[in-house]
Amino acid sequence: MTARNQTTSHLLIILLLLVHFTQVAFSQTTAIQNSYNRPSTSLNGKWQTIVDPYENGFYNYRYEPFENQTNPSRSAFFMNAKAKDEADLIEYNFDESQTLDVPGDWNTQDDKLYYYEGTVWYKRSFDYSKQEENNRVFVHFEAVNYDADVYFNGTKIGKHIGGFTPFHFEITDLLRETDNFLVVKVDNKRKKEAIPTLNTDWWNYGGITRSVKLIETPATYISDYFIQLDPSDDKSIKGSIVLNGNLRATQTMRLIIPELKIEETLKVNENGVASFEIKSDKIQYWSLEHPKLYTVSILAGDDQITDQIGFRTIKTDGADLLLNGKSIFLKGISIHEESPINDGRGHSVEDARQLLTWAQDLGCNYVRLAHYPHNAHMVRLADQMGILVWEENPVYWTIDWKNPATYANAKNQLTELIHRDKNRASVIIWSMANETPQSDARNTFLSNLATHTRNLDPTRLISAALEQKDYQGNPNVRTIDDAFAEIVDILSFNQYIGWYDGGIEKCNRITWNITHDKPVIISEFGAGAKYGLRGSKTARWTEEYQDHLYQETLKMIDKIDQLRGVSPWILVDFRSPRRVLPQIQDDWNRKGLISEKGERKLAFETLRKYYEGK
Ligand code: GCB
Repeated sequence: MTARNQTTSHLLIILLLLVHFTQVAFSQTTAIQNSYNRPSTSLNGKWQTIVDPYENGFYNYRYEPFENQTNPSRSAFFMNAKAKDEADLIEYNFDESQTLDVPGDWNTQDDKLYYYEGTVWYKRSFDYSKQEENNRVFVHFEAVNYDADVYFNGTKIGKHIGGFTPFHFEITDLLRETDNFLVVKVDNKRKKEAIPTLNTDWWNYGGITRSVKLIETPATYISDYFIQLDPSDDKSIKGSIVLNGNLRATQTMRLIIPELKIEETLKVNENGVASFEIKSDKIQYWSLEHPKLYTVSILAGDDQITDQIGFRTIKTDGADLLLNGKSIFLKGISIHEESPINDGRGHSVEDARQLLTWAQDLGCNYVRLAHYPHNAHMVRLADQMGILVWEENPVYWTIDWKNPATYANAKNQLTELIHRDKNRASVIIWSMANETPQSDARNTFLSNLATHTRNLDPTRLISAALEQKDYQGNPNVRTIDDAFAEIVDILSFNQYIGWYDGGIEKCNRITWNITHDKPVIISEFGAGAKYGLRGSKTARWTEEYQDHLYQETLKMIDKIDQLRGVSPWILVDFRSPRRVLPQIQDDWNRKGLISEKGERKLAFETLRKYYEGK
């Protein structure tokens, strides 16, 4: 081979590899729609783990990945090797290693791992008998933070990037009746080019943080559906259903909503998609007072799935926000996904119920799930409890705006979130980002995300938590001067007047010059207070200071004509490595209205009364 040919063929191989890895990372992982209600086999519980800061189980001593070898060495941890006899050298052993609970973060399960950011290998063995010979089996992860390299019976089955969205890999061809082993290399090292990036104000909890399960489907199965009210006709249920598998075998499917007497037979096209539009003048709309959910069933060949879906419209009209055509004010609170019951990352239905019940006690009809996708229980419960939801992509602060791989990653995480929650009536806003510094590259990045989101889901509104600034250099007049404000449907911004921005007395000097004819949401305001620390209303960290700031801020923001919602920062104190002040913070951001132990601070009641009057 000539040198030139060699270069060309090398380039071709690199290109093919690139295509291969991009696909592995970004397209083959889309989880099955409504994994929530699919019959499944849980793989939760104790997993054997190896902490591997040098990634010794992934690279050989020349720092070449074992997985690139045709016959990977038994030293690779994903081979789950055992010494065969006393002469055999194997320097790891999952079966003798410590266990960690799945779901769960590692930081709060082992003191040694409290600050750990790096790689931990997880292994779980299981036996499995399929119900039908021809069925397919998928291993489904609700979330792993952050990179997950997944191996099954010694073979790599895929990689997923992003800490808060579900993904799956098919294992049908590798599955045995006994002694299967699933190995996941979890790496939560922060990276400049990642989403989120190096710097955040929350704890980077690592691990398999949400449930893992096996989902068995017929050979042809219902992989996706989107069933919502037509935004331009509230007497029409519109949508599409997607099949995966042998499409010639399944040419029609049925959509049934018994309470509306809907029973439609739909034709499947050559791509496995059935689109429909069904008229009904009997639809009872999902609302805050009556969060009506309909049982919706889809039957396709040997597969069937049932969901609980609410129908409603959400729109803006000038500065008005309309739910089912009626003007609403979003009485909200921001929430991080930390367990109010156990320590660390929240994941259970009890965690979700406690957080949303506290929000309701506060008089909220709306929650901002900050700053990343929360677990599915939150939106499922919000659907049932009649609480509106803002969901957010973790595009936070100083993202690597010019990096195409960073954009692809942000887009993929957002796509996976929308894919998971597009049938939830409670979800009304997709938020693109939080407090991002303005530049042309950032504007292009966010605008492209917004266009992508509108294409995927024309039934919801788009926002982002922006920042405010002085109007024409006058510190007492504030404005929003941001190109992305022209693109969003709802103009949201964070402001900390009285905390980072002067003292509380400043609040009554501020006026607003906001000219956008759009609903405005104050997506954050707040002050730190240590529960039980009482004193003067001018002394930082006292409950009185926080309470006073709430009183003055609420008066100040009421002067904004277009104000249609608020989500103060934040419901519960949450862990952050940026918060180091001894005796006060000790790793906790203290802006919660409730302490991490569940104790309510003074400002809780102040906000509750404000909402009562709205
Ligand atoms: C913000 C951020 C939020 C922080 C908060 C704070 O503006 O959006 O993530 O936690 O301020 O407490 O400083």
